[in-house]
Amino acid sequence: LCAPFPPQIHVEALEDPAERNASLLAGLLQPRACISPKHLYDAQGCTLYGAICQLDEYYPTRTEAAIFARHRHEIADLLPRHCQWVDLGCGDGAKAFDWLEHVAAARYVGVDIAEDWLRDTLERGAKRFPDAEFVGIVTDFTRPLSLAHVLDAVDDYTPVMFYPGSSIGNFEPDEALALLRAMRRHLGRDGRLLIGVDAPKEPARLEAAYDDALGVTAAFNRNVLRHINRTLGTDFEPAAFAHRAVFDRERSRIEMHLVALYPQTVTLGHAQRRFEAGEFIVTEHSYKYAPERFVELLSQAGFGRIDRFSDERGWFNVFLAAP
Ligand code: AVI
Repeated sequence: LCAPFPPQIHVEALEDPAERNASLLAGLLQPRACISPKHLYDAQGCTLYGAICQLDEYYPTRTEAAIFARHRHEIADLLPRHCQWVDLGCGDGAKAFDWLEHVAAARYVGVDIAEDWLRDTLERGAKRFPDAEFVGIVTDFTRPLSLAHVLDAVDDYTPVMFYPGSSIGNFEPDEALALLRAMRRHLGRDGRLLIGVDAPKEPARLEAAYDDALGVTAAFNRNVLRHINRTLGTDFEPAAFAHRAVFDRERSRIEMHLVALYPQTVTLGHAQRRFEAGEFIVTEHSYKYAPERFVELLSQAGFGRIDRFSDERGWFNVFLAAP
């Protein structure tokens, strides 16, 4: 097989900037102000998120990696032969490339919103795995997932969708269900979904993971204000907001907030918004799913056979789901 080089990249219709700015503004003007978590990931935000994944307090990355390492062969044996590895939100591709060492994937499809990073990931992957074809899709996961034109272009490779890191937890449960359904639709009869999902645990442990001693998560959270100042022309003062992470037991989610330290008025384009001291902006929800609850969600999304792999403490679960 002679892989095309440089790798092909398909750019899907991304959110129109005017539409994106309008929905950002609308969120900021609501009585309970919010910013969609997707705005956390500009270049600086991606670097800070990379640093979060190395923190002592942020257990998900390490725990998932240990589950993968421990069950690698068992999981690989359950995957279809001649697969195409669909790396959803691929970032630097590191987690997927560890799998490609063990799985007979003839094709890697990296899916991410950041085109430059994606190009870099594909080029590194193509050098490391010269026998596989490398393809990229630039898309935004908050829009309906449509990858069929790329996945169906080769009919003898069965898709394995890979969605690690508990990113599914950053969607509201109804959105998560819609995304799982869309994944299921892309799998055909024999495809598989390999997904990592964080579990509920003591609030102190969860809150420490989202409010670390070094203040990296605080910087990640405040950076969203720098990002939107640049894209929206607002005049937020990041240092005027405190980072807060609280676990809502009832909803089983971490909520990340930016809390106004003192009364202030922010200019939002033609509008203004006053924040009283203590008033806050919601910047992210991170849902934690008990294994039974996530199995239920997968079943609702149309998955039949579901295998689960966990760590000794039951902190994190990896599911392998088949239609
Ligand atoms: C990307 N996502 C799964 C992370 C999470 O744990 O919800 C984002 C994050 N936010 C703060 N720390 C990490």
